[in-house]
Parts: sequence; structure tokens; C-alpha cells
Amino acid sequence: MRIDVLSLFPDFIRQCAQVGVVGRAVERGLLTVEPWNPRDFATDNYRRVDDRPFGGGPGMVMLPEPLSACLAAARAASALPARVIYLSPQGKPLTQAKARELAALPRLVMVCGRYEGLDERFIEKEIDEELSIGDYVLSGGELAAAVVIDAVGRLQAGALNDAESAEQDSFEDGLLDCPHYTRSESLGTEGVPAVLLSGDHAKIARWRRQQSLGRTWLRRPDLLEGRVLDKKDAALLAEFQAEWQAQAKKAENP
Ligand code: 4FV
Repeated sequence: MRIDVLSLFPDFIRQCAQVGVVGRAVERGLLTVEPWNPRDFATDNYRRVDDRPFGGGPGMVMLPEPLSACLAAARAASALPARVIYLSPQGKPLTQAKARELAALPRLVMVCGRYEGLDERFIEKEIDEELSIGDYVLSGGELAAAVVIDAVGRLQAGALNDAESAEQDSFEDGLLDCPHYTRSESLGTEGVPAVLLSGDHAKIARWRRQQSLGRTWLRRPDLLEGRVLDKKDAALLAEFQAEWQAQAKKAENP
């Protein structure tokens, strides 16, 4: 997969593509990340990439011309068809399902805004999809682009080795992840659920599934809304809820 990123901070993008699982995916040739700086396509002596907003008000807006010229150069750098994405709070929320969808594409071109954002006419003409990483305001789209590069890069076939496989990921099937425990010099196995020490893999898988369902019910009930659980999951969740309510009652009157 190829990802081109338009950013006034190309070094930051390069850095993101050199670390961890993403860096390894690039080394393995599974992913290419190419930054492009719109300022390199500014034509005036001051290499301006922004100007004051029509209608007045605070802040600056990114000029359409350097962005269009930069995007044209990025497009021309590969024959692979590209989906052009703008990272902004006005975008659709990034989800694991969206990450899987993007990871299956041959190429993304991501545009990182700075200042108040981009001239709307550039967005209307050039952007295929707007994505948001959350309902808060960043000083630039680079961190959001880095999130997409990581979420999509690690889903490239061969990016994760077995131990790291994406199968067990949170949200892999729309549920939160179960708790994890490992060896600890100081804690030993204190507080570790006995089932995890039982070696009974069927029981361990059942416990992990029940924890995923239960924690999703407790922490993100919105993820269960409109979702029909199969009989097995419904029974697991009902058992978890009963235990939870029993503990809550016991806690109320010890
Ligand atoms: C953002 C977000 C975000 C808005 C103005 C960049 C900033 C500045 N991008 N998800 N939340 N972008 O806050 O994606 O140009």
C-alpha cells in the first residue's frame, strides 16, 4: 500500500513511518509513506501557503493553489488509483471498520490542515472523504494522519507477526478488548483470574469473550445498541450482568 501525505511538517510524517510496527511494514516493503510539502509549491516570493479568511475573524486559511499543485505532483508520483482524504473535525469518525476498509485500498493521499483549515473550494474539488479522529481540535492534521497510517499500516498483510495478530484486537468484532495479565516479579499471580492459569484454552477463550462483552456493556453500551448477539454471546453477557449485579448488591450491603 502507498500513502502520500500533504503536510507543512514532512519530517514529522517521515518520523511516524520509521517506528514500531509501521516502520517494520515499511522495511518489509508492505507500505510506502511519502510526504509532500505544499510550501514547496507556493509560487510567491514569501512562499505563502495561507491567508486571512474572507469575512474576517481570527486565524488564517490554507490557500488552494499550493495545495492543488502539491496534490497534482503527489498524484503524478504513482499510477496507483488513490482515495484523497482530508483529516478534519468535520469528517466522519475513524473506526476500526473504516481502518479495515482503507487498508484494503492500493493507495491513500492524505491532506493535513493547519491554521483554521483549507479553502472550502479545494475540499469540494479534490477531497474524496473527510475523516476525524475525535471531537476535539488539534493544531494540525498531522497527528490524525499518523493515527490513520498506524491503524491502516498494521493491517497490511504481513505487518503483524502471529503473536501480534489483529484478530484479537479491540473492535475487531466491535467489542472492547478483555483484560490482559503477564508475569510480574513483584505481583506474581496475585489478582490474576484463576482461569488464565488453568491451561484450559476453551475456558480461557470463554472467559475472554465474556469479559469483552461485559466490559463493552459497562463502558461502551453504545457499541451494543442495535447489535443482536448470538445465543452464546447473549448467555455469556447475561451471566456477566448477573454476577455484576450480585457483586454490586453485595457491595451495597456487605
Ligand atoms: C482533526 C481532528 C483536527 C482542525 C484545524 C487541524 C485540526 C487544524 N483532524 N481529526 N480532530 N484538525 O482537529 O482530524 O487545521
